[in-house]
Amino acid sequence: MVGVDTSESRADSTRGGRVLRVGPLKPSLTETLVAEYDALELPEGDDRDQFLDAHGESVIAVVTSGRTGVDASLMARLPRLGAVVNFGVGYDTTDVDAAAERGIAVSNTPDVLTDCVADLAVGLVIDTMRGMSSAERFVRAGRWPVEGHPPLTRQVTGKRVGIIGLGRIGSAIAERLKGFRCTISYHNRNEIPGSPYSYAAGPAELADGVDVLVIAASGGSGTAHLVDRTVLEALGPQGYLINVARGSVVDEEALIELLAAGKLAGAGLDVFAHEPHVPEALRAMDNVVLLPHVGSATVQTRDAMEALTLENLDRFLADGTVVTPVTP
Ligand code: 8YV
Repeated sequence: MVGVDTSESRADSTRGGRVLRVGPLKPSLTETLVAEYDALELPEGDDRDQFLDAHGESVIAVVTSGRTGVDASLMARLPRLGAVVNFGVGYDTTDVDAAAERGIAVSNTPDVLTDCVADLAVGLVIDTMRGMSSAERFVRAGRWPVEGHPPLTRQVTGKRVGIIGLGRIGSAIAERLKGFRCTISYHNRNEIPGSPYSYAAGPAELADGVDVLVIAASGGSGTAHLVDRTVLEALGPQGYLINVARGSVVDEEALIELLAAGKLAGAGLDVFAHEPHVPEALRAMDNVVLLPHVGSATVQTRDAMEALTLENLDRFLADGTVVTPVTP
């Protein structure tokens, strides 16, 4: 119904059921939800219980983002909830098992952000291996005229790259790195029949045979610390780790220890275990590139994510289904 002129307001179309905003959202999405759907906002802190006592019964749809999500305890306070509409492809903050048990639809925003996240992953590979951010800091600090050239870095072209999670984003990263004549291998829960890339049965086997390990797997309990100390040790002192997925996939403490001990060459990270907190130890290292979770953060992609979020909400309000459902 986005872009369709309806005489009935969208709030009316919910037949008394309300839309609830959970967590911070893109400002223009918030504006639309308030103006056109009369959406409620879940308060933080002490007011929350009182709010849920007063409004929990009326909520039929939640709009949230991967940053916040809807856990089982919030779901339990929303007895008429029919849909969790998630802004973002990752939905690890929403309890999809609890949703499935109650027949609550969960949607995400796949495809529209694939290119931007893949672009950023390749940017991180190049920046980390070529030391671009570090060299830029070197210039800004006025060190060039004093110290001459910074240390030499590593060539990207032709390197062996292992991708954990060869889904939409992982495949788009592989496609781009083929342009750098990289040899691509991957690890997934299951081997992909017909894939042009070689399959490794486990993350350590994958890490053992590559120069760069790129994480593009989804977050959640199934992948928590999938890249643990053993995997990082297998990547080795010449190896680079790139993560554009979720911080939870990596044992961050082990990563820091191995980087500090020179047992890894470097890391490019867009995601962290406890965002927005980035450990001081990482911030002090010059061989890591640290980004504030900006994989999808372009005007075009965020607009497309917003449009798909509203399409999902509209579809749910119209017929009880969603356009891009996720399954546990
Ligand atoms: C967003 C993301 O920053 O889509 C995802 O899973 O991690 C990012 O695109 C995030 O979801 C917005 O909250």
